[in-house]
Amino acid sequence: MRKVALITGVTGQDGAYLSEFLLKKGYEVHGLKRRSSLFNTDRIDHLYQDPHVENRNFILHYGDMTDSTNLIRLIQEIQPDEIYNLAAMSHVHVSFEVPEYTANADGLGTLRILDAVRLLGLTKKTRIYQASTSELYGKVQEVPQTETTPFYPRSPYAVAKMYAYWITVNYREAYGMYACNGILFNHESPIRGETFVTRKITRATSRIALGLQDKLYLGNLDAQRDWGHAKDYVRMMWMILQADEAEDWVIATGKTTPVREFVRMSFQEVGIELEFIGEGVDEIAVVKSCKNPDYQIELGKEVLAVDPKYFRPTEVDLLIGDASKANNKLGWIPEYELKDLIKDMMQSDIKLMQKDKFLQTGGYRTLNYFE
Ligand code: NDP
Ligand code: GDR
Repeated sequence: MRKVALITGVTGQDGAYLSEFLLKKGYEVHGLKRRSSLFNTDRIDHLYQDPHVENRNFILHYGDMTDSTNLIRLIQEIQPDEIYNLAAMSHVHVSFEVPEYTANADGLGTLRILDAVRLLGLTKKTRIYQASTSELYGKVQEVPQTETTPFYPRSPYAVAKMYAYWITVNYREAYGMYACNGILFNHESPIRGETFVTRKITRATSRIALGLQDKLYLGNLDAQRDWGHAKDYVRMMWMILQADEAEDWVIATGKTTPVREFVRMSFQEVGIELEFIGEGVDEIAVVKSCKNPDYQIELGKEVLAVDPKYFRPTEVDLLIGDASKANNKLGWIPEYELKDLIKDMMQSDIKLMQKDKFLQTGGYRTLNYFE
């Protein structure tokens, strides 16, 4: 009998990598996708199976985290062995614009999943993974952050995720459910959403190198994040649900890097050295040298400036995680270092932008650059 998994947020970065991972392990994978006016399945199109063919092992269902009846019906139909609750309004800055919706989808959405499993009498069958986040730590209380570091959320997103964290713990303790929080630190990849800072940087760096864009505007360059590769992190999601006991786990690389350094390393990946000048909102970066003959970029050109519109009302300054528990008890070791991650993202974005340049030169529609 193959195991059955339900992934909410299947169309997102982690949903796509986790689907691939579970399919390779022989699972039957069900994914919850939202109805949208345009196709939203780019990241999982390569996994598509014709619905008219029998014995499919990758099946999508329409649904929404704000719709309890939908979630109850689907869980009843699917009878999953494992649920990975990845669906969320996941952008911290945007959560200040849509706080109520964020609380509903990210906070109450988690309750809806847990309660559906309880109401359907699946508490002994179905294991639940909750996508918790290092944003829970917020204002620095302790470094590095571990499973016992106190929370101090700093955004509507983090506050909603804090409710989700505790309701998961509560359902585990109250009803004996196998429900776990993975407290994951930032993880990125070539399919990371375009408005998160890493992808914004690798896309802009590629476009600047190819002469498609003049400058990159960012917010807080001093923020420090513990960045890992999404492929390493979805492997750990699965490991968490295979453990003997349901527990909560920190997943991180243990190294932290400022946003400014991520910019420097991305440009360096394509042979461009930057010099950073000035401070605060006046800080800029200019091209110091270019070793790559493929890119005709003028020395001294200003390629980075700060735009305060990207500052957040309350910021999380420093995240650095200690994943010793996962390392020791589950044997999880990340395979990617930051430089490997940046290489992977830059190689992919350079290819994408070369394609875009070709289309643009031919007079065709090009990619979207909303931030
Ligand atoms: P993405 O933003 O890439 O994906 C989010 C997914 O949730 C998408 O499939 C999105 O659908 C779906 N979604 C959003 N709102 C709803 C809703 N109301 N109903 C149903 N589906 C919805 O996030 P990631 O893949 O990066 O992250 C996965 C999870 O892990 C999220 O919960 C995130 O908060 C959390 N997390 C992420 C970290 C990271 O660094 N990536 C770190 C720690 C936690 P659509 O495609 O239609 O928008
Ligand atoms: P984060 O990721 O808020 O950590 O949440 P993001 O990449 O959005 O920001 C990281 C840091 O970079 C600073 N920053 C900018 N951020 C964005 N998006 N755009 C900019 O122009 C910019 N300039 C500077 C931010 O201020 C911040 O300090 C991500 C999400 O995936 C969450 O869902 C997840 O829970 C956490 O990671 C862990």
